[in-house]
Formats: sequence, C-alpha cells, structure tokens
Amino acid sequence: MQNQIVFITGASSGIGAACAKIFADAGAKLILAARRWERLQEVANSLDIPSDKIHLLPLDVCDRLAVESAINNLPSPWCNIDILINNAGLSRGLDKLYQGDFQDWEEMIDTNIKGLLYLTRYVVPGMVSRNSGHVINIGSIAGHQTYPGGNVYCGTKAAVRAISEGLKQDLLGTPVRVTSVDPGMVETEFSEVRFHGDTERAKKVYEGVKPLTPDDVADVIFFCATRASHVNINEVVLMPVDQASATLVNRRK
Ligand code: NDP
Ligand code: 8X3
Repeated sequence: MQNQIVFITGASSGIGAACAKIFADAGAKLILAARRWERLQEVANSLDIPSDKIHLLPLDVCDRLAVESAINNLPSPWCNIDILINNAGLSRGLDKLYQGDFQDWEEMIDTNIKGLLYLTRYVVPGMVSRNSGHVINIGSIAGHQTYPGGNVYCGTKAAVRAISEGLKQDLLGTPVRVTSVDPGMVETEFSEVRFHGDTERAKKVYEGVKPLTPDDVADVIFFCATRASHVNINEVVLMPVDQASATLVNRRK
C-alpha cells in the first residue's frame, strides 16, 4: 500500500473518514474529496500523514463538470490513481413512495448513482491505460433487500450493485479490479442526513443495538484492497451481529 494513490469520495465523515485513516496508516497517498471543506480539513488534521501524501479536493460528486475538471486538473504527482473508493452517498427521508419528496429523490439519485458513475467514468480510463487499478463501490444491504420507506434509496443501492457487476464485466481482460462493499447498519451521520438533521430520530435508529462502526467497514474495504493482484473480491455483505436482514434487528431494552 506504500505510496499507492487512494481517492476517497465522501471523506469528510463516517466510512470515508475511517478509510482515510486506515489507508494513511498503511502508507498510502490520499486524495480526499467532499463538499464540506472544514470537515475535510479536520479529517486531514486527525491523520498521521506527511503533508506531501495528502491532497484535499472540495468536490460535489453530483456536478459532472466539476468532477471532470477535478480529475483532469489533478497535480501531476496525483494523477495516477490506484484505488478509487466511491463512498460519497446519502439517504433522504423514509416516506412512502407515493408520498415521496422530489428533491430527496433527485439528491439520492444524483449522488449515489450519477456521482459514482461520473467518478468512475473519469478515473477508470487512466487505470485501464496504466494496466492497474481498483474501484471499490460502497453499496448497502439496501441494494439487496428493500424495506418499507426505503424505496428510492434502496433503488440507488441496487443500481450500485448492478453498476459494479457491469463494470467488472466491461473490465474483463484488464487487470483492473472491482469490488462492492455492502454494509448493514453503521453508526455515522447517515441517519441524521436521512432525517434532515433530526438528531433525536437519528439516534433512535441505533437504540439498543450495537451497530457497525465506520472503522469496521474501513477494515473490510482495506482487506479487499490488499489481496494479491489476481484476486478480485466482487462483493462483501457485512452487518452487525445484532442485525439479520435490512429489517430484522435485535434491540435490547
Ligand atoms: P455520512 O453521512 O457520515 O458520510 C457521507 C459522506 O458522503 C460525507 O463525507 C459527505 O460529505 C459525502 N457526500 C454526500 N453527498 C456528497 C456529494 N454530493 N459530493 C461529495 N460528497 C458527498 O454517512 P456514511 O459514512 O454512513 O455513508 C458513506 C456511504 O456508506 C454512503 O454511500 C452510504 O449510502 C453507505 N452506507 C451507509 C450505511 C450506514 O448505515 N451508515 C450502510 C450501508 C451503506 P459532504 O457532506 O462534506 O459532501
Ligand atoms: C444504509 C443501511 O439499512 O439503513 O445503507 O439502508 S440501511
């Protein structure tokens, strides 16, 4: 992992920030992208990493032209991305589909599907021409099982699953690897974002449960990234011991 260039989207929080830590500790060079600049800087300051091994990018993955420009204008020492972690993503709302909020839908589809596609489209050609690379997409248990109110979010994560499969097929004959890491319940800012900042409602999601931590997920992502170069881990589903499916959770009183 020494000096491998790892590009992490959504690195200002949760799973993305935990990935920054585990890859930094292993000697990787990091490109960290997200919209909230101060939060990105806080993550960067928390890492034990020399300043020439980290590059911060304020980036909204939904903005295709901004993604294109960010990738095309990377300083030359940062151009040859070895690992792309498509982690930026969010859920918005838990409404019934027929009562859903259009803006919530647009935001989830634009971020979770289109943002992931833009990054992939601009980064992977370099991997193919250099004969080396790994794309790690963060999917979800929600891409395997739909739950009430999950409708559009689950749809975006099912799309991530299909896109990962499709990319793997399209890269056959190249050494570029594709992995989808699909967690169940992880305690991050995810539920706060889903409930538009309602922290009390967000806290209830994890009540009486021992959820996964962002570090648990980063650990699995790191494992996938560090197998022998002929080994492709296609998909990993992980969840807490307290969870058996998207809807079946053991809560202690
Ligand atoms: P967090 O809310 O803690 O982190 C989400 C990250 O995505 C933030 O860094 C946020 O940064 C970034 N992000 C959101 N929108 C954009 C955008 N338009 N452009 C760039 N960055 C963006 O949640 P998690 O860490 O839990 O989420 C990470 C991924 O894991 C998501 O794809 C999520 O769907 C998935 N996941 C989460 C699970 C969970 O239970 N927590 C379970 C399964 C999957 P900023 O706001 O600064 O842009
Ligand atoms: C996040 C996990 O079950 O809330 O993707 O959709 S879940």
